[in-house]
Amino acid sequence: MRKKRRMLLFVFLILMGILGMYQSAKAATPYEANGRLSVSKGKVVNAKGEAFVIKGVSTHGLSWYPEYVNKQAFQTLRDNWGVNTIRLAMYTAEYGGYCTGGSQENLKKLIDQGVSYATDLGMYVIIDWHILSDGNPLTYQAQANRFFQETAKKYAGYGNVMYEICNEPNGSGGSWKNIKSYAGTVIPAIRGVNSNAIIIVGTPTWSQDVDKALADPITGYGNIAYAFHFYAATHKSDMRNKLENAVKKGLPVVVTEFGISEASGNGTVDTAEGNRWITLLNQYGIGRVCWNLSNKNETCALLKSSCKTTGGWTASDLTASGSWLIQAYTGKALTGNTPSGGSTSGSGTTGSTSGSSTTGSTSGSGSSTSEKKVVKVSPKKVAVWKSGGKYYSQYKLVLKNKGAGTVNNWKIIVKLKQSYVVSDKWCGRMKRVDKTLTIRPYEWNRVISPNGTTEIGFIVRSSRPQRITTVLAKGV
Ligand code: IDC
Repeated sequence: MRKKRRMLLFVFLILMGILGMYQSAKAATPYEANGRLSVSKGKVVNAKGEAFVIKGVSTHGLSWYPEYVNKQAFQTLRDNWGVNTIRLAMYTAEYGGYCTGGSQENLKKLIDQGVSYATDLGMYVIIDWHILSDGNPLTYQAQANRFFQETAKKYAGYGNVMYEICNEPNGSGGSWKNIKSYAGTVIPAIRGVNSNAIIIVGTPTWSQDVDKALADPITGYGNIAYAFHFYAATHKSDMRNKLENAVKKGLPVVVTEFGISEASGNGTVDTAEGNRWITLLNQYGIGRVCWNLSNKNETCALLKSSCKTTGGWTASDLTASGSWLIQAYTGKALTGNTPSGGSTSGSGTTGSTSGSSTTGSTSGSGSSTSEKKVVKVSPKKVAVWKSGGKYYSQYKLVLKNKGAGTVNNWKIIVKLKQSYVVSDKWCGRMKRVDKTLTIRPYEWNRVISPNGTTEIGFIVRSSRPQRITTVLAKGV
């Protein structure tokens, strides 16, 4: 009898051991470990009220670098870069901005994708209304109210989503008075549908003047923090003093943007100043989000322009900013060729297209995924300008699903009259061979529901005035 009991105890202990091993092998995600964040006594804290340090990476403008909104990218940041937060930067007024002709539908889809990948991975996400050339946040106040109300309602049940309502107010219109007046409608728009998400408010002079917020903070709402931005090759000890003073006096601050480049986003990088900044941030447990995840040819980009992959990066893919950041976030360099992240590439699919085509549209019917679908593409030349003796022609293509079934993948072929190079592009992966441009979707705009549309744009540079000679679209 006793022997049997001892045997049972033995088996029980072994099972417990196995369970323990399993649990320790599977580390908790940032959200599993910390839950909903809030602001308490000037600090960002986790669900248990303990200090929590946001370590984030910001996308570049969503209209311009949508390909980095993919799950593998975010997982790589989480697992190899020590990142717990993704900032989704949506420009409002620049070219392709939310309020200046960018496809609001596509931008919202990208935000949906970004939030869902971050949520699946247990990461935090900041939705950033990226004002910049529109220095005065009141310029697009009505649009911001609508956007934030809709978005905060959609994600009301998400404990990991935060809202940054005005990236960088600047110029005379970006005064603290105007920011407060703007926040006076946007905050209630969010709070009306979402009672406790953290809201981060930008500060004057490109989110540097936290002293203004300290002198006259926003009252009447909880879970409010203020933005502070720095670029280490430009901003040095004066700016650190300003930040330290505000934080010491109890102002909740999140550094929602920083880099070690110059403030232009380019020029030299200053790792020594960068380290001084990180020391200060660590001293006060201030959250920080680095600008930016892209391979743009600028020194603040974290990936080299030669890097064509959109996740699972290795050491050789990183710029000086990228390798410095990993060191700053994890305490060690990324070594060797150890790509990480799931197996989804996220940068589009390779599904085949089939069927013959006619200019402007192809038609077909049926619902199986390998059959042709009725899609129609309408090309439009939206602008032409001359610079440095070259012609720049900007085109917008609207692809519409005219059939009853869902389009699961598509391809557009555009032929142009004159030789050209593609100088800019958005919302599509593009490949040029001679005068033919083949456009394929990203993961987020691959599927088009019946009657739905997706917009794609590009700019070509040529020596002579340009025109489209043929457009073909295929959907499956
Ligand atoms: C920069 C981008 C650059 C882009 C430019 C204008 O890095 O590729 O052409 O914006 O759209 C900020 C801004 C942020 C800037 C960044 C670097 O919030 O949008 O990005 N910066 O200049 N504030 C200070 C620096």
